[in-house]
Amino acid sequence: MTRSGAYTIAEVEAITGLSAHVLRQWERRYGFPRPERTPGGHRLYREEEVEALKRIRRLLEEGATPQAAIRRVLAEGARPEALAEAVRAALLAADLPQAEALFRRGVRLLGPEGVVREVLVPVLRGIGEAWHRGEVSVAQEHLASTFLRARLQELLDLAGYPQGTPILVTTPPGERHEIGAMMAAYLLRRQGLPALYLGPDTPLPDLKALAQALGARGVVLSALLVESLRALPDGALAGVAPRVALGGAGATAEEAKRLGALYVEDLGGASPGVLGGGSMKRMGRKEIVYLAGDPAHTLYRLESGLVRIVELLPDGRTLTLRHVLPGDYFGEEALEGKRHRYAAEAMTEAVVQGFDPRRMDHEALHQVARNLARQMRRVLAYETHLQTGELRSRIARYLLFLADTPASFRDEGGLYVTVSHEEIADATASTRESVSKLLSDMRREGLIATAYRKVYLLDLEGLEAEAQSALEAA
Ligand code: B12
Repeated sequence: MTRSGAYTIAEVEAITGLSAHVLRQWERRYGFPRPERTPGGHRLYREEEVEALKRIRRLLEEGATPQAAIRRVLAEGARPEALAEAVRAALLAADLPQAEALFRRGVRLLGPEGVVREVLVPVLRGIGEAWHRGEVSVAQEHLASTFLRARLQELLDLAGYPQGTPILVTTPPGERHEIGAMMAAYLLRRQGLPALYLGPDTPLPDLKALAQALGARGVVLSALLVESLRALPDGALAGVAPRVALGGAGATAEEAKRLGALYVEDLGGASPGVLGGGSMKRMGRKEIVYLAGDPAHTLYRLESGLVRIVELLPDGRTLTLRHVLPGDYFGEEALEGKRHRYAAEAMTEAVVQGFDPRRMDHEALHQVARNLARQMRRVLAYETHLQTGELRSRIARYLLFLADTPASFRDEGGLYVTVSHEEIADATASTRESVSKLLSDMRREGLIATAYRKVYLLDLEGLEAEAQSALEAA
């Protein structure tokens, strides 16, 4: 054994009984073992590799084929490096079912973020580097990249589609390295932000047009190639979206500044704080954002979930004045620098971003004004009707309203909304007792079904007919 704790090929031959020829052949064919090289090019095997080789030798003696024995031993290793090694070997052997089984095992063992960090990225880097060195063919690299990209896309889809003003994620023109961008999109989604991954290499005029059409709050770019950024003229990224964040190994703070973007050093930092210039808070259901009478220093924007603005009436009842949907601003008393007049409470899990209005620029304030105007239209055109007409119709309208918000879900029982009888009462200006009675009538008629804090909308047409009569009565 050498001083660094590694074994030479002759030592491995002696310990395992496997010939140097077999060891080299396996390395080429299955990507295992994968010894380090001395500056002179001699192979050095790690302790764990020698242990694995001893176990493989035993399996061969029991009648296993080399490929099966290698796979089995590599798959046994629960350590992330062993899993990454096994995925790499499976990909180089074009054994996709095995690579997929190992990847799923990785998700179970390390969780989605762990498997991306500890398996997906190292494998991709390893194979990409081998391709750059000419040790792996273009075809092998393509197969591995396509497989890994598909797994990352799968995780991205599983992270869900949070509602709200989107963040567009892509790479600069000419940049085909896309895993960093996909990871950024994935991490943003995991934080409850509506990141849309566009794929790599998006021309800037198209990116700007899409950002405008969707009212995107920001763009995140991942750059690995230094040249892809150098090729862009000064200020090229300014104005593509209200905020443009640039990161990746090819980007620097100076380059970002030159291009008119915000430099983000690490992936965890591409958060709403950076994109929105404010601070972010995750809230649980029923959590209070602020109470009436609290000093109003902060203006809020709802990133995901549903929030209601409520007034406590002198008789102790609560009245829901308006619902805040993703992308909406609230706590607008902060614009006047006063105290909050009403309370804001999360109706579902929610992500809320706070801003100091004195530090918002002209464009951001303009966006706030537009949004508040839109909310006012919605309240006048719709939400006030929740408080007029027959109570039964008001309840139907409210349930249908919630069905279009993040308070609606689907399970084996069908479409349902999460709302308590009390919240329905607050939104329809009635009492919990009256709501409970009418809900049980509606349940008997097959319009809805109820479970704890869940109302299933069984007969949408029937509910719409009920809701319509509210409008006629109003
Ligand atoms: C895989 C790979 C490829 C694959 C890409 C497959 C794909 N679909 O994405 C293929 C084989 C296609 C490829 C092609 C090329 N490649 Co290449 N490739 C790589 C390799 C091995 C890994 C890159 C990767 O995806 N890593 C995964 C990401 C997630 O890891 P990461 O880059 O370390 O990301 C970290 C940070 O950068 C950061 N980050 C990344 N994105 C973002 C975004 C934000 C917002 C933030 C905050 C942070 C952040 O966080 C990550 C985690 O820490 C690197 C070498 C390496 N070791 O990095 C070379 C490398 C990037 N490639 C390189 C080159 C030169 C090329 C080619 C020009 C080669 C050629 N002659 O054709 C082409 C260019 C293609 C093009 N036009 O873009 C060079 C770039 C040199 C440079 N600095 O300009 C590198 C560094 C290799 C080298 N040492 O020379 N490549």
